Amino acid sequence: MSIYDHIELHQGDITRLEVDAIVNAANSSLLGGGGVDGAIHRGAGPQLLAECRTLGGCPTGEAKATGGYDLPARWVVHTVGPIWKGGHKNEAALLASCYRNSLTRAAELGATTIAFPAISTGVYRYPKEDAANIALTEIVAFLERPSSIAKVYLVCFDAESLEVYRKELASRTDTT
Ligand code: AR6
Repeated sequence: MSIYDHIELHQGDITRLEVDAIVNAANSSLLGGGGVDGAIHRGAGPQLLAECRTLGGCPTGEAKATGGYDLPARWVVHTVGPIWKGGHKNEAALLASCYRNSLTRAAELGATTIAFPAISTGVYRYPKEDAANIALTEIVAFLERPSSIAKVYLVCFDAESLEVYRKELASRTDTT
């Protein structure tokens, strides 16, 4: 059994997944937006925004959990990815901390399954390959320690993003 058996790629809409927690690639207001954030708020219904209003926003790199309301997921973990500014504004460390903190929040709730979108790779323009590398490094490091998390889904809307993850996973599993 490899640590990679706990990681699964999935193409589709993250809001449809029946998992304990889905992660939202939010902005620091936590009051909604476009992309996956908009889809999650539409799927969860207005009660999600009402709970988000009580949270007082979220700094980049951190994560805060809410209920999932009308979503199949029980919880939404909202994290704020860095806006890509060329790579010298601490973007890599901030993106890594998004994955780490989201997993930590989900594990605190006792989640066993969690699904991530490709944080920061849409509107925030983080290069997909680098983002996939960071995502996998942090997820593997987290899974290597004991926690409630048994399965991590990496969810991509488009085939191109899925292929990026597939290559990144293959480059790792070929050598283990
Ligand atoms: N399911 C899975 N993945 C999705 C979905 C979905 N329903 N919708 C989009 N994606 P983005 P960011 C993918 O732009 O770059 C928002 O306005 C998308 O193809 O949603 O972190 C927030 O409020 C891409 O690969 O998030 C912020 O202001 C990935 O999700 C800002 O965008 C992330 O794209 C955050 O930008």
